[in-house]
This record gives sequence, C-alpha cells and structure tokens, in this order.
Amino acid sequence: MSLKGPGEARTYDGTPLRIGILHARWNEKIISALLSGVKKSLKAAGVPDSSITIQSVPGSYELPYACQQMVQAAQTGASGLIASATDLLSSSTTDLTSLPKDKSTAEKKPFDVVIAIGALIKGSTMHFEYISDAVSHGLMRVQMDTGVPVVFGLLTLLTEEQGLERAGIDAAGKGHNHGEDWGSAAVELGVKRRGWS
Ligand code: DLZ
Repeated sequence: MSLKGPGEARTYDGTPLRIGILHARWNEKIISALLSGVKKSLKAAGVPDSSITIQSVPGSYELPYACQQMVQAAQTGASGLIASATDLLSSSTTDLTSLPKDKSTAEKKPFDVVIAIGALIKGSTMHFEYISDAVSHGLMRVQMDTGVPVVFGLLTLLTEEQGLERAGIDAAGKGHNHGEDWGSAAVELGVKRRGWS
C-alpha cells in the first residue's frame, strides 16, 4: 500500500451534485488526460453529465478569477454579464481538438463544488514561482470567500515528465492520474458540504 494519496476511499453518491470543472489550456496533453480522469471519477460516483459544466481559460493564471465568476454566476442565477464573461473566457482560437467543447448547458443551479485544473511547468525565469503562488492563494481565497469548495487541481511541475506521470500518461506507465483523485475529492466534499448545513 502506498503511503501517499487520500487513503481508503469511501464511496459517495454524487447523483444530486452539480459540479463545475474549470481548466487551463496550456500543456494540453497533460490537461486533457487529467480532465478525463476527473470525468471518470465523477461518472463512477453517479454525477450525471447534465450536472457537470466544463469551462476553459487560456492559462493557469486565469483560474482564480474565472473560478470566482463561475461560482458567483451560478449562485445568483445571473445569465447576463457574468455568464457571458465565463463564455468569453472559454473561447479559444487555439486548435485543441482533443479537449471537449465548453459546456454551458448543464442545469443552472449553484455549484456544490468546483474543480480547478492547470499544469504549470517551471522555465528559466521566476514566472513559474509567481504564478504558482498567485494561483494557489487565489483558489484558496475563492473557496473561503464564496463558501463553495474548490478542488486544487494545479500541478506545479519541474519538468514535463512529472506532469505526464501525474496525468497517468508517462512512457514507463508508472504514473497515476491525479484527476481521478480530484474527481473523488470533489464528490466527497460536495456530499459532506450538504450534510454540514
Ligand atoms: C505564460 C505561461 C507560461 C510561460 N507557462 C504556463 C504554464 O506552464 N502553464 C499554464 O497554465 N500557463 C502558462 N502560462 C500562461 C499564464 O498562465 C497566463 O495565461 C498568461 O500569463 C496570461 O495571463
């Protein structure tokens, strides 16, 4: 048994939950695999496709703002400015054919939980440190300010290989898809949050 990971997983019923997934588009191969892992876990927990809303942003730096907008728009039922802001953020001229199209058709009830996914890879400047720090603090702030849990799906990577391993698509096949853990964490938090009130 591995010492790492969330430990023995209980099964939670995700049927009543509405879940938002927000992902960055940088490092598309890694993101795409993580997204598949998240969706696999949500499906296994019974979350209906119609209760999952997927939006994208260009890079990880955009995650906190867009996450806050997604959560607030769903809480207020706003269909105007805020909803169109998330749609605008999700539009892309980049050809990312393997990523799913943004989906805004899910039922418009408040999100029980949002999963923010990004993959930051360290370069030769301080860029990585600043963005990692800003996004981590930003996402924490969104969940504390809104009261809606945000699952931290940000990989802060020293190499691309580390990302492939954590997305479960490394050549050696030794990796594990962390997206699956994030999906399970989202369902557990969403269910427990309903029970806490
Ligand atoms: C600019 C940039 C760089 C160099 N690297 C990454 C990365 O590895 N992962 C990622 O998600 N985003 C990266 N970005 C884009 C920034 O997150 C952001 O989108 C831009 O600085 C525009 O605000």
